[in-house]
Amino acid sequence: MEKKELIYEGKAKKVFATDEPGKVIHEFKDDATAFDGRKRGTVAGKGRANAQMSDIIFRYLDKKGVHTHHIKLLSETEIVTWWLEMFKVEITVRNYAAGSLAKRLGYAERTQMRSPLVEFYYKSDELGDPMLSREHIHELGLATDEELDEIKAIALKVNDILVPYFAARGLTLADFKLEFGLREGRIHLGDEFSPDVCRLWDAETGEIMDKDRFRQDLGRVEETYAEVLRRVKEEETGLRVSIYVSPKKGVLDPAGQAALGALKSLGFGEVSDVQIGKYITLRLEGVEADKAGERVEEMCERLLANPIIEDYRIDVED
Ligand code: AIR
Ligand code: ASP
Repeated sequence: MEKKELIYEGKAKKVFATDEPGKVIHEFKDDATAFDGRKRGTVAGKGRANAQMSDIIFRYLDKKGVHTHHIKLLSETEIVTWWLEMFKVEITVRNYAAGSLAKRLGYAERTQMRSPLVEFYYKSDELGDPMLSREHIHELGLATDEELDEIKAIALKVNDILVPYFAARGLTLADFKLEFGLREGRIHLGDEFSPDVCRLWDAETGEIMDKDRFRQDLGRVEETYAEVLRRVKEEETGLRVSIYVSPKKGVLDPAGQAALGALKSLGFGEVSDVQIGKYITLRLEGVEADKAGERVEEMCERLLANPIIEDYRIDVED
């Protein structure tokens, strides 16, 4: 593949044409900006970390059925993607209040949202990316109502996929921003997914693990991007498996019976049918995803469950 002329230069990426129709190269830069470009700097190794993280996350989303622009990682800092005709709308999903939401609506930082909160913003540097209502988007002709519904549904699906994904890596996904575009009439997820476009907090210590370290001059910016990439990479090898074991229907479950009795005497009269099982997690290395279920089933039959009196359900996160 040949890298051709520069098509577009953004604050953190350059996009180049290629000799292959419909395909472009995104080159991730170390440049960092914040507050609509008023704060500028560079973060050594950020381009490399973001390109590699985006590659891993977009491949994961693709596998989970999200249509993305992603094709492949080309070099440490470059990704090959389909060219999309971008909507001039940015969409954010927030699980916790932070940043502009906390400021605008007076939320205490880290207040949990009742349900994932979706917002739209106008992708316009001159205007400072103002927030848009659906009516604004309609009036400005930025997307049709149907397109907007689909974009919102995909963004919420991405949230459903990535919240547990990051939780498994010791990170809380507080919020993120996505950009979408059209290819052959179909909506695809574009842009990137990296600590530049999301907020991640260490699940144990609460430490900020994203671009807020740069925005707020918290220090250890390079190390943080590298650490997030390390966690995403480390867990990429292998398959995470969850096993739920529960007593078979009709089988006497003494622990469940005891808990039921105790709950009733505590005043929880509405409870019935308590079943106490166990939840097992493990990782498999070097096993193909389509063979994993079979292997884990064997483990359950032979050791992890008692198939005569227990049922089990296996979940393989691939
Ligand atoms: N974001 C929005 N515009 C550019 C970016 N990177 C991301 C932020 C944050 C989320 O969208 O990185 O994860 C919400 O940002 P804010 O500033 O509205 O609180
Ligand atoms: N990158 C954007 C800017 O330069 C927004 C941000 O990430 O803070 O303003």
